[in-house]
Amino acid sequence: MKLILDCAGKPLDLSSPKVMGILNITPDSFSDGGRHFAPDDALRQAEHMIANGVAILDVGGESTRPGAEAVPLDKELDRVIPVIERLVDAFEVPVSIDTSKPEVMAAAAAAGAGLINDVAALRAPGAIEAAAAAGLPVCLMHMQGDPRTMQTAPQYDDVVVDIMDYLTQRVAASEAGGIARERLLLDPGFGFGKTLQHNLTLLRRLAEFREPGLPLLVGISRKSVLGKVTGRAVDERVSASVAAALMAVERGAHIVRVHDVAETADALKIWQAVTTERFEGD
Ligand code: PT1
Repeated sequence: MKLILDCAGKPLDLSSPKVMGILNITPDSFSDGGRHFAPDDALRQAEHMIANGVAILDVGGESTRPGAEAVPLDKELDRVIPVIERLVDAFEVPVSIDTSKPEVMAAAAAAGAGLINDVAALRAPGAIEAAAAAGLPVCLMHMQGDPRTMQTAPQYDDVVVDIMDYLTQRVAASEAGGIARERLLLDPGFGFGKTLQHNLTLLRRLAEFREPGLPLLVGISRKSVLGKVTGRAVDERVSASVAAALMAVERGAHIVRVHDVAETADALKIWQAVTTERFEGD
């Protein structure tokens, strides 16, 4: 795919697979437990990720992992907006905002964010309008249910077909709301209302999500699917995460959303070197 996304003036070249680095701005992601030092901490983390080859930084102020509680709007804004402002100023790489709230989308865009990453695929009232007004690329992710309850008995007829149908509907709703198709990305939503077998099937058949011709984003880093297969705790899932990211890229993912940037970037360098044919007799 010869494709360069315009992320608020910062280009994101998706002609080769790219690493999205996760920057969680939640109190429990910081050693001091308070948000007072969050911007400094996030800047240091971002600097490290950039030195290790990250192409885009994903800033989120509300956890969406299974069982997570919702965060009120003012709290989410307080967490993410100061961080986005500083990241946008300090670095060349685009900054993505991981949110489902239209008010956060608008404020993040005003602060210079370059991509909207919405696990609810713009289903919140006003979200399509906010994303259209922001004029940014949007990642539409599939989720069955909501983060608090999504892991209780998820069900599909055919997990790939059902998710493809949902994403196709969200693309249509987005286009109808004035968001150009060229600005949309798709994500099957690993771990969002899926059993172990659903997640494994999604990765096995990931290539089927390339059919609409939109860029594919995959987030599977450190998720419980990897813990279930390996028996490892969340901070011991680096190798499993790199393996899964590489399998996603091999099946056509354009962006992998990860915690472990250096390890993933190295794996993608090997993928790139092996995949890029040269006709010079080596
Ligand atoms: C994702 C994603 C995301 N994941 C996009 N954004 C999370 N586009 C946040 C577990 O099973 O995949 N794509 N934003 C984090 N969510 C989860 C879900 C974290 C499940 C952990 C699990 O452990």
